[in-house]
Amino acid sequence: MKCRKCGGSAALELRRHNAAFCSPHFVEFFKKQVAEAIHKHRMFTRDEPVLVAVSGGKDSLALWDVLIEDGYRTAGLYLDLGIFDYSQESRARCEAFASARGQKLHVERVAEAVGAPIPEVQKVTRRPTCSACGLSKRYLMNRAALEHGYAAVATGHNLDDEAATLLGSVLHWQTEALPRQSPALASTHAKLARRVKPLYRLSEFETAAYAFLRRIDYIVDECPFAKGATSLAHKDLLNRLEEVSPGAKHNFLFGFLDKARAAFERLEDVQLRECSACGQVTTGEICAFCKLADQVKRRTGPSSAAAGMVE
Ligand code: Q46
Ligand code: ZN
Ligand code: ZN
Repeated sequence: MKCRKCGGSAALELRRHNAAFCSPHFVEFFKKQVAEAIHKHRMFTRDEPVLVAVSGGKDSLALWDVLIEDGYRTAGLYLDLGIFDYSQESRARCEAFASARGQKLHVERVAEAVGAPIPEVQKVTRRPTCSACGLSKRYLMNRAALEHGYAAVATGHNLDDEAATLLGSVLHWQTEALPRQSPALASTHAKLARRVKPLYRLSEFETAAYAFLRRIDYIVDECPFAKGATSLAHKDLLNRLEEVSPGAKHNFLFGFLDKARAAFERLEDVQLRECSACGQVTTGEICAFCKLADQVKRRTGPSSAAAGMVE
């Protein structure tokens, strides 16, 4: 196999692109895909500070690395979910990454904001762990961006993540979720930061290869709550499809974005207002995060026994 660019011996084959690259040209290809995503969806400019949500995994650290290399103004945000050793190890990776590159890393403890670490939240609310976690992460990312003055929050979602989410939404025809599935969600309120996914054109295999070639020290273990998640089953299914039909994942996601997404955009505008408890944006009187935090605090606080822990 020969590198498409220089004809030298190739280190990686990308079947869906019908191409192979040597290591330096693969890194160049990777950076180009990120640059194209940023440009095409006007994710941010070089003057706008970007908050990169990092988990310590390969995708988010690869993303931060590319943006730093490309001269963007970035800082990291690590949300400490309080998930046993996994959180401690992933935080250490993020801190080491940031300090080796002289970058600012904001750290927020979810337990402080919600009232308990994520595993505890599930126990006291009986809400699925990933649903409480996802809600908390989205809320805290936006809050951190507003508090520290970042125009956009960038996450490390890759092509596999996005295709699996799309499959999940389509299998249940979640028509509310479909218009929100986008590489870039514009700010629709002064208190909402832009949300962008500059890796959406790159597969999980490609981000792993980039992280390896760039010698990024990332946490290989997944969050313990990811095991058995339906999103993993969807990824598996798509991988099997990809094996027999290279490009299937890409065509599924890009076909949706180019041809179908607009059809699901809601006609009526959702009325956004500010949560009467915290001031962040919501559609109701109190935002979902404040409701969750209130539930947790009532059930874990000193008076919870007296209240009989009744909902
Ligand atoms: S949602 Fe669920 Fe993730 Fe939160 S509890 Fe872990 S697996 S970290 S992407
Ligand atoms: Zn080459
Ligand atoms: Zn609120």
